[in-house]
Amino acid sequence: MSFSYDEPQGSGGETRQAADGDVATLTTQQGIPVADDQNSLKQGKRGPTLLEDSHFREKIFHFDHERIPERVVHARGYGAHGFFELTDSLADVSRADIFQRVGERTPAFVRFSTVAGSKGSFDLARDVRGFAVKLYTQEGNWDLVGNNIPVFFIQDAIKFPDLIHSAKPEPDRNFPQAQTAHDNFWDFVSLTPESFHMIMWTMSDRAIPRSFRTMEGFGVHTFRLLDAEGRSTFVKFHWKPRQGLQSVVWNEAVKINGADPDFHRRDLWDAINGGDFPEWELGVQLFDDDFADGFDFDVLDATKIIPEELVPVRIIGRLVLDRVVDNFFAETEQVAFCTQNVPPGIDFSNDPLLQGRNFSYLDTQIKRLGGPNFTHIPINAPKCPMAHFQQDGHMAMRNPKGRANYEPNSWGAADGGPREDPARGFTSFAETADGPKQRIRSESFADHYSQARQFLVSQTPIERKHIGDALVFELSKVERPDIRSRVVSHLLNIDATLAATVADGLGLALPDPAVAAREPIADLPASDKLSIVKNGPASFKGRKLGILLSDGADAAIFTALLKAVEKEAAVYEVIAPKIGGVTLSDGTTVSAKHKIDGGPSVLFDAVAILVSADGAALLSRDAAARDFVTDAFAHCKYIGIGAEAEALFAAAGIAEDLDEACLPLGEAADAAPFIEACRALRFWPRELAVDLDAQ
Ligand code: HDD
Repeated sequence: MSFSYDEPQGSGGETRQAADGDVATLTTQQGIPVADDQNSLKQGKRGPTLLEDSHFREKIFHFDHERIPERVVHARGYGAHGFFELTDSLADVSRADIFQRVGERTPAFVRFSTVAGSKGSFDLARDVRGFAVKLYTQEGNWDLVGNNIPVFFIQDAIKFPDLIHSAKPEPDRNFPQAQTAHDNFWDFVSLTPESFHMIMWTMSDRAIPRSFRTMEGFGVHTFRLLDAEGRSTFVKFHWKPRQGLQSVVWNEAVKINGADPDFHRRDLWDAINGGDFPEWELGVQLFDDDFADGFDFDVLDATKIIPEELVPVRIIGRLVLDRVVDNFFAETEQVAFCTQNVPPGIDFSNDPLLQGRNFSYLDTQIKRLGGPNFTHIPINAPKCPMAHFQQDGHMAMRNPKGRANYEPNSWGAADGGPREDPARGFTSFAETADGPKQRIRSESFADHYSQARQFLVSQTPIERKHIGDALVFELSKVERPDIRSRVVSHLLNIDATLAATVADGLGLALPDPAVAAREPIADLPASDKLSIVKNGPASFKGRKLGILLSDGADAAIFTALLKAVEKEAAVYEVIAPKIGGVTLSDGTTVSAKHKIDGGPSVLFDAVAILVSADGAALLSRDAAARDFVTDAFAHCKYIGIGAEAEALFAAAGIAEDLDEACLPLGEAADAAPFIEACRALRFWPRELAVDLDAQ
């Protein structure tokens, strides 16, 4: 056994490891060598364990203290290291050091998450995904704590506890886990009309992404950029995945959660370890007061977007994730993001959601990580020089030397410690704020439906159908008919067809439309950027083909398929009746990654069935094999079908239904065209044929 004692994890520091053959001695935390780690100290062979056994006590006590409170939201997450590289200088509008020098790289750590589920919940919940980025700039850490959806449910942070309470498991029964499909959530949002734009997004396929790698990220709020003279430009931040956008379908999500609850974290881990580093472009929407004043909506309202058609996104850099963590707890669990962490040159707007967040995050980290010194944990520590007079507290790791621990002081340059730097230091935008002290929501926040409708009309027909399906599904889990009806009353203010579809799907009479706080101000034009399908990838790169093999499968076609997969920079996994693998037609053996019931087709972007006649006959009698093909078909996947595979499709009852996305793999020459066809990811027309709701 080799054992390594690392530098603090997340520091990127050197690893001190016992050399091969030179096995380190097991010690206590105090460094005392341990002679026996198998038996506690007892009085006599069969006597009582002795309190004196300090190794035993230390080991058990440490184990008892292993857990820290999970995050109250975004508990389930997965992180990775990487870097941000500036490709276009923003020096014209911001003095932020990270935006000055094109080509310069800034270390980064990103944590993706689901919101509602607890730490041990499954990855493919229908939920918003967190997209939190920590950038270790030379002027301090910048935490851009965003989501994969550019708007939020509420406009004022004072409603956050209510929103989250309503979404989490209901307090008396403590279920359902990681889902909004229950009465409390829909009760709250239907009484909070500002949430309906976000509801359109969360009911869309954005809430069931294929991978962290295939989703966008958004800073959500309007922030400010400040130049050296203190002049302000408003900004919204966007992360755009080079991998293209991609989601799964709901029936697939439900099954993935059973087949591989770690689907998203495994995907990220595998991609990075396989050298396929995911990448996002950082884009900014820059605008001034004139635009803000003339815009139909309030730029301080986090339930609104600024369509890219109005303010184009300027790409200024790229974020690359190229290193997995050494230790999940040390890095992903202990990383502490705070929206208020912004370096000089970036500043906040008065968005009341952002202002509230700026209080909440520091507070939560102190509770979660046990004290004010969580910035001493390597993953949270800035990578630039730091000097301040904050001291002591639990677990203080970095302590100032010398006599002065206050300022002003007169100890001189050598002993007096750090000093302020008005030129270099953080400054806030000198905004004038005046008016009566009051609890009020600005009327400029009152149009709750126009952008919800804009989102809907920007979707392709299949995406619109999914929104309707999701609403019917969620509301079918709501027990109280009056809550279902209240939701539909809001949908009527967004789109009559959607409202009618949902009411029909629920068997509900159409209610009157909800009374709007303000008449929708405009029937806004569609924005192509809001659709996933319109922003998919150009290739099958980084996608996964599942190849179902049996003994005797055609070796030449298998080899051609692997070549085509490699050429596309995609990946594949073999599924076989036995985990030991199969023997192909030419006698070569291929090992399997999955036995059929452990590798259902929901885990793959496309599938190929390469079996011998005997194999097809055998698999036809196997329910898991039949599910493999019926699910792939139902989920609109591209399917490559070897010459002998037909019997399996017949046994699955879909031989007659096969369509143009079910491509022949009768000979080696078919492999490349099949993989090229897979670039489309899904053959959506099929859904209309297999879904009763669509007929
Ligand atoms: Fe939040 C965590 C994103 C509103 C309070 N939030 C958290 C995380 C993300 C977001 C990605 C996980 C960070 C990580 O990976 O550790 N939150 C958002 C976005 C919001 C938002 C995009 C709206 C635009 N959040 C929001 C409000 C409040 C909070 C209005 C409270 C007033 N959020 C928290 C928190 C969490 C958190 C309680 C829980 C764990 C943590 O902070 O570190 O402070």
